[in-house]
Amino acid sequence: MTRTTPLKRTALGGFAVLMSMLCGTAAYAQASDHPKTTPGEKAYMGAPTMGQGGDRVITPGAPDMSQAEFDRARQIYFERCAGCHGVLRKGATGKPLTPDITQKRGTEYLKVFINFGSPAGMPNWGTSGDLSADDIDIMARFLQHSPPNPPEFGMPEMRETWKVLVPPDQRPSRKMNDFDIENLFSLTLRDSGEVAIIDGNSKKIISIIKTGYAVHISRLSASGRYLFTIGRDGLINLIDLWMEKPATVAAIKIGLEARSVETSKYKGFEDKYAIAGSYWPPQYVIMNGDTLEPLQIVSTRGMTVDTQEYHPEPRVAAIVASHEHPDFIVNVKETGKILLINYEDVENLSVTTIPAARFLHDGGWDSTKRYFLTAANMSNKIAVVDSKERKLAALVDADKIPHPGRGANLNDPAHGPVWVTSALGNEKVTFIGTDPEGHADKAWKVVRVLNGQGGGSLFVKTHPKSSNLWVDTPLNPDPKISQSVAVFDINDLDKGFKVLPIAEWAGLGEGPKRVVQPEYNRAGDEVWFSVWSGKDQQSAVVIVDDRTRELKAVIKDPRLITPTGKFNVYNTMHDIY
Ligand code: DHE
Repeated sequence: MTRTTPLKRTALGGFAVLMSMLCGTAAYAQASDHPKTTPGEKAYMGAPTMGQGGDRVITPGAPDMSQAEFDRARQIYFERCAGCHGVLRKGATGKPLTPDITQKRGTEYLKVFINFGSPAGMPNWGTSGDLSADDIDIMARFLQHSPPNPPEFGMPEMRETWKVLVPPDQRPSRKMNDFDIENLFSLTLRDSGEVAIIDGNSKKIISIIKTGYAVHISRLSASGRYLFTIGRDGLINLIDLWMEKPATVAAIKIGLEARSVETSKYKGFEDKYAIAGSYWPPQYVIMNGDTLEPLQIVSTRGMTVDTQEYHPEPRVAAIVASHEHPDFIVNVKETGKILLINYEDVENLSVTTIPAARFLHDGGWDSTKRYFLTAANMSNKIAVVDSKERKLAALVDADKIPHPGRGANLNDPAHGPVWVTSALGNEKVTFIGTDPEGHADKAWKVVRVLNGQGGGSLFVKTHPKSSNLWVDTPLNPDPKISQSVAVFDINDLDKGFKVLPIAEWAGLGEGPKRVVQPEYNRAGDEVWFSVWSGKDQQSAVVIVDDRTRELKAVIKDPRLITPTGKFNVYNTMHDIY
């Protein structure tokens, strides 16, 4: 947390009154300490987004700006602010910032607000040193103008970017390499805009493939042959793992900013379709599974689940493919609705809309793959969708900002089958009962809460063959915590956790060395961790023997730039987590 000097604290005295008006909170004594915003949350929410352009709008009543100032402000807004306030500034996890509101506040007020942040969650961009006084002045004026409207991205734009590099009939008709495909890993090299395909057996890098910027996730086709990656910039790569050296065979840009991609898994539709969701424009697109040809684009703009107000920018968050019906299950963040999109007849899509809660983010299956559990992270809830009955099974309360990734499934010795999530906002590791048949009294209830190392956790992981539950904490402000991982013994959960110094084991030089996203190998006897350092620093992947919890291998290579998510082919294909 940033501490302010006595001078700044004095300036805040008057500011506190204004803050309480805007934030609806009287308790603003320690404004600069942001008691409700952990550094972990700030690091996560402040992750840069891509600049989306859009024409300048000069708005009556707003202060003057030069074109250069406007361009700078637009860039800063997309990098720092759009993630929370939305591209159109209608508000998401952050407050709305439209000119009718901001002009009433005025430049000086906004400057103080941006500088010091707010207890409701606005980071202190000035006092933290992230933005200069000049930048803050520019931003305060920019926010009083109408937001530039980024361009839409429909069929003509998508088709223009669509490339089939190797048509399906020119691809191999059988596997042309000797790799054990099921034990390959696709590792995101975030800042170099690449993925590394790593052989899980030899731990050797097979191929580095150019992709979109900061690939968010990799997913596998139902057969396991095709690997799909999606960049933040909306670029999808379709990679054929049957080629002598896996390579991109088709690519398409589906929007200006995106996070999710998935493929059809229902019997009879294996490898047939793919779907991707975008943050901007707010929409999803269904594509051919082996060429990425865009077939149907559907907007997600609409009414919010609770107040039933129109939202112009409901972003698409996690997507999973149903095993019960030919459905894609799509989280729409700002409206708080979960869509079940039936792809049996792509020309005439039928959509079941399930009301859940705002703001839907990530999630995964229970062990039977019938129930999809997903975080509505600003409502502090986990929504449970029954994919068979196509309805909401429950909304479960979870403490401050649950962040499961896809979660972890295990058999709790006292409570039976459970699904586990950790949290960004606190150290709690929450277990939710998932067995309405065998443990009806525990189903969709929080049955156990463990204390992990601290807040700033993003991902948990286990494997059906393992008795370990791993909990990362990459966004915790304490380097000791962010550079290590906690592991619980599933057979003795009350014993507490053991800490493994993963970053230290990597033997790297200077750098943040955040330990992020545990992932198992095919056999379930190794667990892989990314040690994520700066772009110009050395990073690594550390592999731990799951049984002994001892170091097994370290993959270091100058090409491993900023490794983050990694996806084992077999486990991703079969939703094993
Ligand atoms: Fe993620 C999953 C969105 C920041 C690494 N992240 C997801 C998913 C969504 C999402 C919607 C689920 C996709 C799915 O399953 O279909 N992530 C966002 C954001 O909006 C956010 C908060 C801010 C942003 O600007 O992107 C964000 N995410 C991050 C990071 O800072 C991380 C650590 C590094 C990065 O690449 O930016 C990060 N997110 C990941 C990873 C997954 C993920 C590794 C998949 C985990 C898994 O095991 O499934």
